[in-house]
Amino acid sequence: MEEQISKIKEVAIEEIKKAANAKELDDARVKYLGKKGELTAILRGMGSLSPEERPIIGSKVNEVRDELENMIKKMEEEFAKLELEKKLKEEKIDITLPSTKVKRGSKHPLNRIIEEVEDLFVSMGYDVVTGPELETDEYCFERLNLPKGHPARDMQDSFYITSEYLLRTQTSAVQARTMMANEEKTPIRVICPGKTYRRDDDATHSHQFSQVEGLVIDKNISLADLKGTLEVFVRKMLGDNLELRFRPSYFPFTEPSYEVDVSCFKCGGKGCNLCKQTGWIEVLGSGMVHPNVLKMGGYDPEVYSGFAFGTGLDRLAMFKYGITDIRLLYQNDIRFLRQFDRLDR
Ligand code: 2NM
Repeated sequence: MEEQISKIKEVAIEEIKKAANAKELDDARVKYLGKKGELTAILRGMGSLSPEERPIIGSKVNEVRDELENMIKKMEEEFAKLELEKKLKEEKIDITLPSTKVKRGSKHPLNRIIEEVEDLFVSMGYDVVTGPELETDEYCFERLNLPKGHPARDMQDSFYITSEYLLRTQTSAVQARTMMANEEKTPIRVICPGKTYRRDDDATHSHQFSQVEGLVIDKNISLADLKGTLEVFVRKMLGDNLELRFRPSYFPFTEPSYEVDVSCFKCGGKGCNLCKQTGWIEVLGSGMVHPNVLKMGGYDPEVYSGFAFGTGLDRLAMFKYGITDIRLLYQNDIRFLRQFDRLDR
């Protein structure tokens, strides 16, 4: 019996040593140590042995089994190690290879400008308000003191949809709405950016363009507030050291009204092609809100006063980025838009 065990051990060791991979090793384990294995069979048959033989054979079988198990375990570890090394070699990543480039869009120049304007005015406590692009005659004209017969109401200049509805010609319609919506008639500080529409189309005019208008209403608002605010606005957008010039002008919704010129940021005021040799560039319209506009908005002009201003965002973008044709801002030509890729100015 002992001899048989030694023989099994010898053959088993040979076979285990020959195993070339994890599979063959496992086959050998099953063959000798498995439920139906040769060594297991001997343990099963121990019932027929004499009581004296039983512990001797039992301990011998256990000894051989432990030895074989240890051997198998060591080889398993060896195979696992080889397997891992092979995998590491095969799946090696070359981190010096160029990566797949993800194509990213870029922010449209107009949106850059709008965000810059919004950030500035929000920092001064203004709300940003938007409204419908399809407007009524009432909000676009009537409530802004543009009487019937005013040239701006002309069919030639505006896109009428019906006799009552038109595409808004200026964002001040939103401000008329803001005044009406404020039922408590508390002070107002808003800017209204957005698309506007007029029947124009050439290198400096587009049938659709972008505006931002501002409105402040409170007690004791004066021309000094208007001047100070617009100085901050213009210098933030176009340059710290620029001079401003307020020129008397006319708008139906403000009285008095001013157009604001800025000293030419290209030539510094000496005169060049951009400022047409005048040294000044017109950048804003503004004024003190007309009493009629306040009244129609529900504010008592004896108690409240306000200032308002408006400017074209397209012109601002053209100045800032040196764009010479306004239509480029609306054609979405990828060759144009790409020039603003991750550009920060
Ligand atoms: C401009 C120029 C001057 C303006 C006026 C108003 C309102 F709502 F108070 F009537 N909003 N915006 C205004 C004034 C706009 O744009 C060139």
